[in-house]
Amino acid sequence: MVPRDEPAIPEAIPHDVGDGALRCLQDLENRVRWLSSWTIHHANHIREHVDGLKVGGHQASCASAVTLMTALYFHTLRPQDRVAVKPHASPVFHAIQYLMGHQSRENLENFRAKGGAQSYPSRTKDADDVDFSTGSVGLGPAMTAFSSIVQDYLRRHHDDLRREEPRRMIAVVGDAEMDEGNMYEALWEGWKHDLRNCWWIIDYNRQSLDGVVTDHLFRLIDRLFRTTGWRVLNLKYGKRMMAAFKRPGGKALKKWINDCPNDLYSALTFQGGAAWREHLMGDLADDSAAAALIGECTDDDLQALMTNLGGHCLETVLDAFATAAKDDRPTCFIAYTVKGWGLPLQGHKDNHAGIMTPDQMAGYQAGLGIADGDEWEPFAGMKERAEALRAFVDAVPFNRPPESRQMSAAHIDIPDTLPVPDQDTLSTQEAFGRIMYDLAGSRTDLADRIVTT
Ligand SMILES: Cc1ncc(C[n+]2csc(CCOP(=O)(O)OP(=O)(O)O)c2C)c(N)n1
Repeated sequence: MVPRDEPAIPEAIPHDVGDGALRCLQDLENRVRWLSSWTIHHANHIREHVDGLKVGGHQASCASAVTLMTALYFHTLRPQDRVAVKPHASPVFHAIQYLMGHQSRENLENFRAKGGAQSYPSRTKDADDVDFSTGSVGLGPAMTAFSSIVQDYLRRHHDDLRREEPRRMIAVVGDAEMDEGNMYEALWEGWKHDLRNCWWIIDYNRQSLDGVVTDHLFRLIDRLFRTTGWRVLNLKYGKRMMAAFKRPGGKALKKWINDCPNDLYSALTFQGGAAWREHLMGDLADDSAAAALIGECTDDDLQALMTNLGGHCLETVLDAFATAAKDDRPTCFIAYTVKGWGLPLQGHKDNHAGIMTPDQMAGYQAGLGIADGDEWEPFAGMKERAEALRAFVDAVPFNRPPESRQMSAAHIDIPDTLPVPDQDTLSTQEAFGRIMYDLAGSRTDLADRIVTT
């Protein structure tokens, strides 16, 4: 049982990823961001259009989730784990599968077209091993909780399943998904059934479809999850930010960040280093140590420092995953991120459905050193790194062909008819109950697989 009143934040367990592997993960993170952006760009600006209608896609929603999903898929996931990906990060998922060799270039080129990679991960329409179909926000995370409860039920009833390591059911959650009522039904039900092996990783970018998320929502999220027996890990600051906080003036900078409203944070992120400087220098003018700390940064340094949130610091994310992986407690990660991270769209107030212009995309491509025509090459522009990256991806634990992930189940015989209860007059409710009762007593494979709830 989860100790219901346990308040403690567990001791953080540092990740065990060596420098070489960390460098590979950083390169992959960049590549996933590029490929997800390019997939959307290609569908909107390059693919031939017969009707002139907008194709769409969500480059900013993808960028905010790339660090979390890179750490997850290229490091932490085990082959048996299952993931529900927030709907608009579908291109991130497809890019990862493409790098692992389980998604085709043709499907990416046909993103959002008939037969191509889907706008939202789909078990029935996608070809690259989607675990949970998402699209309606709030459904994916709830499904992971209920799947974990079902897993526990099955493990209690089947010795062979008990001998296997349990699957971890994981959701990458958009923060606006917390607005959906079924999320709370899932939390309640999880508490009642002593939920285990479930992670919800909240991509806390604080921007939604058409607005900024209410300030301090994290407090409510934190309390609700703890109340229902979850461990909560807050990933607010990256390592670079943490190092700055330890320096003279760092305390004031930390306080400023903590007090900064979400809409101002997003606006300054969009405007960049010079805007940060103007604002910070205005607010911290009386603190000479803080002013010196800010003064020694170039504009680019300042932008990198102020956007170095926990959800974009691979090491912070890996530490948090290592901490949660030490046991089977359900864990909620509140990962602070930037919507559109690293793209010209970052923090822009209308970035939800915003798409980079061809000029912005060309600048992004040039910065990565990707030659024209090489856009789909998995490791274009990475020169001598390509071989190391290919070897790294091939060795990733989760990178297994779909058929090895037990996607099929044994065939069960189902009778064409069921015995009708022998009585002249009977309510349908009672007749149904008797049919089920007789079936349960039949000791068939079918009876073994029926659960009433
Ligand atoms: C049940 C449901 N209601 C409304 C929508 C419309 N909708 C699309 S995106 C979105 C907000 C997504 O914001 P967030 O979860 O924060 O994800 P982000 O794209 O910011 O990462 C909403 C409400 C939906 N897809 N499903």
